[in-house]
Amino acid sequence: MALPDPLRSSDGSVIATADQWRAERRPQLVHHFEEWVYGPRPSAPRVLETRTVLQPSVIMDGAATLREIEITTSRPDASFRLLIITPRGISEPVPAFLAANFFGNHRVLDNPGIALRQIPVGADQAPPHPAERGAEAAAWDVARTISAGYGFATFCMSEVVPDDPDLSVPALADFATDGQPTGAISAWAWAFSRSLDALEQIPGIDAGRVIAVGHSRLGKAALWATAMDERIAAVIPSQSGCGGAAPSRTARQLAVIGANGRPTAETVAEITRRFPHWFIPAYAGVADRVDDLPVDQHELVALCVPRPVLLPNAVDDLWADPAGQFAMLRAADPVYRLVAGGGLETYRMPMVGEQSLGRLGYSLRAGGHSMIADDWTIWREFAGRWLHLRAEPAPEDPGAEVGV
Ligand code: GTR
Repeated sequence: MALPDPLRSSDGSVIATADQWRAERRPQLVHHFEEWVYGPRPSAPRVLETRTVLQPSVIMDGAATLREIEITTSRPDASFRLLIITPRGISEPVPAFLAANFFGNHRVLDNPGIALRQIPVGADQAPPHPAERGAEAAAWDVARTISAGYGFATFCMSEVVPDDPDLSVPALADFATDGQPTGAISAWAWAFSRSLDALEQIPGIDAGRVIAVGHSRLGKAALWATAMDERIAAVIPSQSGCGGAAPSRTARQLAVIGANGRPTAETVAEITRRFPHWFIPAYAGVADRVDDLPVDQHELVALCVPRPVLLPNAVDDLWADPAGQFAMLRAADPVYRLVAGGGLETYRMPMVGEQSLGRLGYSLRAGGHSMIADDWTIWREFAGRWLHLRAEPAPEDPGAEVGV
């Protein structure tokens, strides 16, 4: 059975115009993802207050301003902190990366002003230790992002909903919409949107040019957030794998759509067994018959149109299905061509060390499943090409030159 056709409506008719995509097909696909994979986009909890908990202070030898704000919600346990760093000395509002992190804002940057927060990631979690400050700073590469002229903001996913099936299930009850439960990925995606609400109020940031970033499970959340929230200007879901930018119909399906290789990729059965709280039960329910799913993940990419999407991959990370992810871009490409005038710049999957930074972009580096500073070099290049220069029109895919 082939992948679902993103340009065929549920009634079988062909979607032939950008208007039809928007009015007819987009809502159908959003509904399918809500019903079968992630659960509804949360309308609760409500944001009660956004207040500054770390007053703006100058860091990086005068190059940047650091602040932290707390977003307080009607579910106290889902109140979270957003760390915001903006470059100084730039007169125009700057584009910004908005990233979710796993283990706390204090690990992203070494600064004593950033509170050490207890992150609920399981029963035996030790209290955070000052030595953890900046523990991941090298991989986040924030100083180079700032000196390239971008803002940077980050929040910790577990402050929103703990990444633990036992802890998250009660927490997720408060994210139900009209009695309909949702999954943790939807809750984390909700936090991207609430963070963007907050960034709209931050001087010096151009909230119309915010790029959502997340690695792995947080890449899944960044992609779902971007699909739903059309204010997000671009998305970089890093090695997002199953339930992200990799197909639910794994290798068997890839043969049909022509990608090479047969990676040992994570399946819907595996992911829903180990991480049931990320999704709604319907996704686990089709694990053994994924062909019955009315959607696949190329349609999640397609929901981001016309926004630029970059899928970073690593050659040894077969679990995240690098070939399958490229296949998803190929299958989303017709939507990008119809609605945005172009998507992929090549139909040949990049080789190790290569990247293709079209509106639908893809990179494949050496190594395995992680986020490293070198990733950010490519991500800034992608952002620079598509979002950095307000005055310059974004380069369009000429359309003609896509070689197979
Ligand atoms: C893995 C999971 C992947 C990916 C990864 C991560 O164990 O199977 O889907 O989400 O965790 O988030 O690091």
